[in-house]
Amino acid sequence: MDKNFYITTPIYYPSAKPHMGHAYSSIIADLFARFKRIQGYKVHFLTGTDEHGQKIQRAAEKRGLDPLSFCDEISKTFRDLSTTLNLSNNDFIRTTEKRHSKSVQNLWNILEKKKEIYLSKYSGWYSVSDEAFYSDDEVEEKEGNKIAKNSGSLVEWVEEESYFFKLSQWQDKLLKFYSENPNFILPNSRKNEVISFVKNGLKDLSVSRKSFSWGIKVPSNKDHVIYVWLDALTNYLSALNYPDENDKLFKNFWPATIHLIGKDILRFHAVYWPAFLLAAGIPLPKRVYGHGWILSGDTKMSKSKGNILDPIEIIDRYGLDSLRYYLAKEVSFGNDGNISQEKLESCINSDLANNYGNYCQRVVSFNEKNCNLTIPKKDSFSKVDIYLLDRFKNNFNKIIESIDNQDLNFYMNFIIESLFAANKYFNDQEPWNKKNDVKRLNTIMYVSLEIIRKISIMLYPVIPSSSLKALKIFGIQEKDIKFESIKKHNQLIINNKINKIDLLFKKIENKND
Ligand code: ME8
Repeated sequence: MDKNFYITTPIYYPSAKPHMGHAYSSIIADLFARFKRIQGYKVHFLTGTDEHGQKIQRAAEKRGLDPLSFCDEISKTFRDLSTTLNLSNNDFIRTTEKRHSKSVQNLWNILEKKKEIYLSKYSGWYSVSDEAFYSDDEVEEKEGNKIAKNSGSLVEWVEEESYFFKLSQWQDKLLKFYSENPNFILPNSRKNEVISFVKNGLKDLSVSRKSFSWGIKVPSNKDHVIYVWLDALTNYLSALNYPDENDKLFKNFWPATIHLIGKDILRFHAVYWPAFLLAAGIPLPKRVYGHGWILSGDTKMSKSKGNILDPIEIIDRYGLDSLRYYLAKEVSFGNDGNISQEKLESCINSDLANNYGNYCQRVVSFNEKNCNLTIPKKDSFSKVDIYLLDRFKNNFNKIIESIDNQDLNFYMNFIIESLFAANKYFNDQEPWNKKNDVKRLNTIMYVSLEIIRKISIMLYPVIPSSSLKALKIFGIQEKDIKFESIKKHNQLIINNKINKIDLLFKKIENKND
């Protein structure tokens, strides 16, 4: 079995500081990366910043900075955010790095050599905000402005000499690829949109710009810079040291297992990117997953709309793991999701403070009073014990499948149901009434501790530092976590000492109290 896993986030435009939407994609990618690591996979997890193009050039001009100094400053805020979000990324790529321009120019040369690129003239609409070309029927007039129908971004008329990629020739091959690889584009609803877009006919794509200079030069014609999307998409290869196809990173991790992106950039990843790769003779990634948008009210949270919830402020106030958990649970993965501070607070109280934190505290303090902070000697398990313990074993393959299919809702619901079941078990078994039946009391304690271990392992990809705090009860460190071990019920060593647990989540008091 292929035990390598390569996951990427979009590389973000450092045109303004990161916001909740960026944090969302990165946190979810981190969740999948961490899960695959504890499942025993070799994981490569990539994120970074997309620094060329007119959008960045204009943003830099507005600040009175040269584009590179501007990018240095803002790219750093994205890199810092990766640390703040506790991302386990193996690399952070900037498209202004040498390794990247080398890789892009190499890809360009291949496409040119294969006669996939020709020089002509572009006249049509361009949105600097989307860095995208639009045809007449994709543009409408609103309040005297021309805007792109799908994104609402302003478009401007562009007429200039441009190189074109022969995208029109790839229509049938792309359709064939989608039908032979039905899980290449997920979720399914989005796949259908892409397929109908391709079926409608593909026009050759302008892949260079002449009217500004902030980009990677076309190797054979320095008057042109390479279209920022051809540049940006190639980051997924440059980070593996492409064009050196014998490099270990490239050999281990290409083709990518999954490009995790927002639905706004699906066309670039599911149409243009595979067409470039097919044309260059490079294997295609296995999956492109376009998740939904984080909404603010009814509209997309975005820099240009100015309706952003600052992830840093939320983290300062509620803690990182609260945000990670909330985003993973609240937004039905694949769909758009509305988030709010009120709902975040109630989620912290109900799921994290009450359901998980309180359960861990209760079990450990009961152990302290009755078992002297020791793993007690268990007697044989009763039916209720086995029933609770076995839900992990019985659902083991389903849990893995849910992650492999990006069915995050199943994964999160499974955790929540397990927490309810654990709390119910502890309440129903009333170990405090079993002081005359030490064997049973000890067995209940053993089961309850085992459940903390299993649930904390499942929570590790979602809330890594809180899960590690809980696993410290048993002296389990990050490197020791094995997902496989949730199947077993005998992982706690009898008579071993356990550690007290630090407060996991503080309940949010109602402001009006
Ligand atoms: O598009 N909800 O960069 P970008 C959910 N540089 N996710 C959101 C979001 C929201 N409201 N807003 C942004 C670019 N995102 C290109 C990508 S990749 C080769 C080049 C996330 O800074 C989501 O993943 O505009 C979206 O696709 C991405 O940020 C766009 O980031």
